[in-house]
Amino acid sequence: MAFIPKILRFESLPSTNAEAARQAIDGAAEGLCIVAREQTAGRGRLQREWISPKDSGLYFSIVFRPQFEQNAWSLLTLMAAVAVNDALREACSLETDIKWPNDVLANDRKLCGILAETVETPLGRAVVVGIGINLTKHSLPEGLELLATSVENATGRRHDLEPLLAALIVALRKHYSALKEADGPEKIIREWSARSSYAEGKLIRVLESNETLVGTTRGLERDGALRVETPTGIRIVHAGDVTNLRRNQEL
Ligand code: BT5
Repeated sequence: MAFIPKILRFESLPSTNAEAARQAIDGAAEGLCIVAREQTAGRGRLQREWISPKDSGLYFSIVFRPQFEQNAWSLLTLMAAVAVNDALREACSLETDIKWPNDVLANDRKLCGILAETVETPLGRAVVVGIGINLTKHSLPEGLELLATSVENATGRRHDLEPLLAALIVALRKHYSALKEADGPEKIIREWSARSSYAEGKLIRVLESNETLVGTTRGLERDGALRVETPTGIRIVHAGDVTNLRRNQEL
């Protein structure tokens, strides 16, 4: 059964993820979506920030209450990236790439970031998946013009938020339902790999918390971890920041 979406809209929030977590603790059902016109303290991974100027992007979070084994929960991030890729194609006719694990790219620049966070609630452990999509050229963070882009920059025209939001929710329902099936992890990894140039054969550098490694991508593990072939063998990366080395060499 797919979740039943319920959308709550806000003029301004510090962070839609924080609001979704608060509502999850208050008992919100799976499928609660939080949307804000702006975020004043939008967050990325590792205490980084997500720049979220007013009416310039989609700032969205959704509550999941997954019942499947917890070692598959990291696939929620990949599932969300697949859904964003579908929604941008459907609503904006925009083809995007996915960079492991959580960036959606257009022309090699970051258009969307995804942040999944677990939250302890009286109804059990929940997961909030936050999605930020740069819609207009005003969403681009200062100083990141070479690394970031927006739907407007990538397509050459403005797109409304509502059709993109609707397409995103449809895609999330579809891929979350798939993930819940017995062969869900394999399915999501297949869908992700079909949409990502980073899945196989990409020369990358990975910045892990205490180590940097360079190698060529060799697909994903069943839990979504990235396999990287290095001179000393295959390494399994569970978390880290990935840089495409070919692109950097060309710059
Ligand atoms: C992410 O983190 O990419 C996850 C971003 C998730 C944002 C959504 S918005 C709705 C929901 N509510 C929240 O509070 N968060 C979620 P990370 O991979 O750590 O990337 C963060 C980095 O991306 C920053 O350090 C900047 O370098 C860059 N960045 C910040 N704002 C950006 C933007 N609008 N567009 C592109 N890059 C940005």
